[in-house]
Amino acid sequence: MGLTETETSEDREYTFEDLSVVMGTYNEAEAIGTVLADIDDVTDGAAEVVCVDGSTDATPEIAREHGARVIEQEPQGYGVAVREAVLSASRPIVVTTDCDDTYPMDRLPDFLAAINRGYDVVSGDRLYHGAETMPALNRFGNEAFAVMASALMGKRVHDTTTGMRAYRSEVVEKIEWTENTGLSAELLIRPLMRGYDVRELPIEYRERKGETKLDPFKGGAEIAKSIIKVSLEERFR
Ligand SMILES: Nc1nc2c(ncn2[C@@H]2O[C@H](COP(=O)(O)OP(=O)(O)OP(=O)(O)O)[C@@H](O)[C@H]2O)c(=O)[nH]1
Ligand SMILES: [Mg+2]
Repeated sequence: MGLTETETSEDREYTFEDLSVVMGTYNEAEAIGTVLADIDDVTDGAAEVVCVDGSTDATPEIAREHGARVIEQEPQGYGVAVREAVLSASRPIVVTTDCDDTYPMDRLPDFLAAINRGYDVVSGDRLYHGAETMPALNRFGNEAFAVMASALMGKRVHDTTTGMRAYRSEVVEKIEWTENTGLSAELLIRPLMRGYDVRELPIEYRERKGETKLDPFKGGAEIAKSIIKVSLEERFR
């Protein structure tokens, strides 16, 4: 018997062997070594790591030294890289992160535990603890995006633009992803509105190492547009 659209295979206990940690990497030589060493430590080297890389610095060499699979791609924005990364993962549980040392890799066991409790998507909520390390403009924008997305979906969410989430691979494979800068919001909104089991997990958020790749005004406008477009598409689909 086949699975209906939002039914997923929840009948087994996943371990770090079942985990792919994936990320877009764009000139992150200052941070990538720490991020990949943290993943290695917490998973005992068992997780697959996939980097979709557009760098001109030493990022891809450092990634390969740490045993990551590196897929080279011209830099075309966050979402183009992260979509390629999630679709290239070969394990049944996919975790996205940024490669700038902002996200707590030591919380990977908690993300996996939530998946093992039956959730299809586990979304890191950076705003729960106040996100003091986030630039004030970004924090205000992220709070506003969450309020806007919640109103459009009719379901309260607290952090729509987080880079750290875990997904059952069938969720990312079954849905068609269309957004670029707004991909992170899309990766939360479409599964939620299709009835997948989604939960937010409060996480710590650190100050970024290296330079941002995001223009807060241009990027913010793109994210707002994606939230409206994707919510309306899902509502009327
Ligand atoms: N391959 C690739 N990776 C990208 C591209 N743009 C951004 N990234 C990566 O995507 C992740 C998110 O970009 P960030 O610059 O951290 O954006 P942000 O998290 O919104 O902003 P800050 O962390 O506050 O600077 C990082 O790991 C970047 O290296 C791109 O065009 N190509
Ligand atoms: Mg970042």
